[in-house]
Amino acid sequence: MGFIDYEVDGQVGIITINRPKALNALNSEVLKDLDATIDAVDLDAIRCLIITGAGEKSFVAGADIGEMSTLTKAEGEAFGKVGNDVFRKIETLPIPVIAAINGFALGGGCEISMSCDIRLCSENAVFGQPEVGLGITPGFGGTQRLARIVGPGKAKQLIYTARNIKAAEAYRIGLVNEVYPLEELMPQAKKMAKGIAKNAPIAVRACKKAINEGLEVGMDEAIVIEEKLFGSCFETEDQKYGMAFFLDKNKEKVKEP
Ligand code: CO8
Repeated sequence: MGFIDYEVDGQVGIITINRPKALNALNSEVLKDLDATIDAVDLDAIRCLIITGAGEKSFVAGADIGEMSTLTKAEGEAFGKVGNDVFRKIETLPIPVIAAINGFALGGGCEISMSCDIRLCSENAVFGQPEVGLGITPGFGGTQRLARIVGPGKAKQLIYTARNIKAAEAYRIGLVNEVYPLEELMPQAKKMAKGIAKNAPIAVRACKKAINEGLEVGMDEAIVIEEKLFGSCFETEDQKYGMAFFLDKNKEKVKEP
């Protein structure tokens, strides 16, 4: 679909942002295509999604600076909302989303990766929020998600200095979960996605919901969110099968759902 490629590998969907001439920078067209691609993911069949960038140099080099350069205040807000709506859709998608970061993840590129559940990157990856160097703030959720992921102190340092960091530092501060040689990035992302897809899908979705929604409220309320989701698992075949399988000495007898 336009600037986005979508392929399915078993129960894993792979979205590739494909605008290599501009290092996969996000303009309005890319964001529109990305939104439509996410809407088209078959959530009955796909259990985990991977988002990556085309080529070997860049994941996403940010929002499109050319497109942003002439925006008015109202247009800037509207452009920010388009990105925020798509990224929030990724963040609240019922299934887990893995960012496979294959190079530059700057500005909007770092921001889209932070809307994913898990960030894996290649050794050549570079992260940063360079916006204040361009006279703007991060506009696709960077001030909020970076502070939540690495803590406000590190987030403020990175955002105020606009300094880019390499994969090893991103790993050290907890911005990425794992770092791989570039050629191993996609195989490892697929391996992790397939591993997630093997687990009970309703339980995996419930975990994502519990973590995301729990982080937005106080602990008393958060723990109730978990209790309710935990309780709802006891109405699933996966729970009945999973526990019966563990308990049964003759595993052949237990029928898989
Ligand atoms: N926007 C538009 N075009 C871009 C972008 C971008 N973000 N990044 C790279 N390109 C283009 C270049 O203009 C160049 O095009 P051309 O070949 O036509 O000249 C092509 O991609 C290749 O780039 P370079 O020649 O610059 O490649 P280098 O290897 O020399 O450098 C860098 C790679 C370091 C990634 C460099 O391209 C760069 O610094 N890019 C800009 C990175 C950046 O500042 N990103 C943040 C943008 S701001 C942002 O994302 C805010 C998000 C919130 C928006 C909210 C809106 C309201």
